[in-house]
Amino acid sequence: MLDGGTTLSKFLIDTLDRNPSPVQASGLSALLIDVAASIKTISAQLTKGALGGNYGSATTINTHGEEQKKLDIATNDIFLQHCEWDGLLAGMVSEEMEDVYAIPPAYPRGEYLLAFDPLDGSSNIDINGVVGSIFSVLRVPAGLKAGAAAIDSAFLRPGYEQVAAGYAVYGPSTMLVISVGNGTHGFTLDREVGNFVLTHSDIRIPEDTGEFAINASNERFWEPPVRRYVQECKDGRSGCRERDFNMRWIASMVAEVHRILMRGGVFMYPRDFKTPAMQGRLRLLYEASPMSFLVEQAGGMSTTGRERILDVQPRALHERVPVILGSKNEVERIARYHADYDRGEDKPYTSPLFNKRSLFLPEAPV
Ligand code: AFP
Repeated sequence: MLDGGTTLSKFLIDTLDRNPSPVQASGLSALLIDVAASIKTISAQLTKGALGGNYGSATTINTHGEEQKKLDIATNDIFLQHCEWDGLLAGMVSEEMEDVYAIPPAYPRGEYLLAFDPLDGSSNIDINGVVGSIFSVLRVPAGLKAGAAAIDSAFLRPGYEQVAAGYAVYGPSTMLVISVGNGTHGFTLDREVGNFVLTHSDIRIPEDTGEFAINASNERFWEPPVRRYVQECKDGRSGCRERDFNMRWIASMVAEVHRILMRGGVFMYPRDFKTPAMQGRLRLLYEASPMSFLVEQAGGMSTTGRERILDVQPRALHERVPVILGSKNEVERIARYHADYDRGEDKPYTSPLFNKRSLFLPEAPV
């Protein structure tokens, strides 16, 4: 053990370089150290807050038609600059760029692909709330010639093929949580020394929970199985679950997933009918897929409601999916409610206002 604990570099060398797995090419640990360098730089920028000169909206919109913050653009550039030069990547995809980012000709191309969301939950920036970065690493597909530039199809692969995934959460402390397929591990940034130090080894998500997270303002657009689940939670001790539940919503997937990894819970951004053309709100390649990898590696479960997220075959770089993830027993229950509903065995949800105990019905005979 090094003085000051196990650093990220030591962990990666021990885990990857001394025990290479057959699915991994050399250089994965070096790539992850470059990603960690991006995260340290972003953390330093964010800590400056309004004094950093990067607050507020840019005058641009991103590929999803959403207004970009200046920090969305700045953090995207930080990832590109730290990761483009090392000769380990064949291309990058980001929430902030419409197309695959080609590695500049000045640098060699390598055997990995990086997809990332540089600043998740950026609407929290203006209120000094928690934000994060999310990333996913794939190996280039067998068909891509060594040294060739990656094209869209190289990235369109199911999440179970990821060789590494992780996120950074920029809260009171900055943490990096990663998995290279042997559990999920958390590192805390020691700001004075500049190292990520292993503080949360082999994180396990409790199988049961009394906490759920969903944007309840969308309730009228949810599908019946989600309404059923949330209503049962809200009914608490007096309902069929016979226990009280608590609700949280931070509007940053990173912050929600981090809470779930630390103490359990369920996070849902389910399919809804708010924008019928959209399958869900969250992006598969750089939000849902890496988070599902981390959650499964920590013993949790992640589904669209109807399919394991890591099995979803992406069809487009910025595809969206419904996401329900967290404590296994609760996520299994929600998936079961979807299956019941799809089989027609579950009655569509009706408001309790129109049930037996309705305010609008005459008193039921005793
Ligand atoms: P941004 O990165 O554009 O701020 O979006 C964050 C996010 O994709 C995800 O992290 C949150 O869970 C979700 O959106 C919050 O969405 P609501 O606006 O519905 O709260």
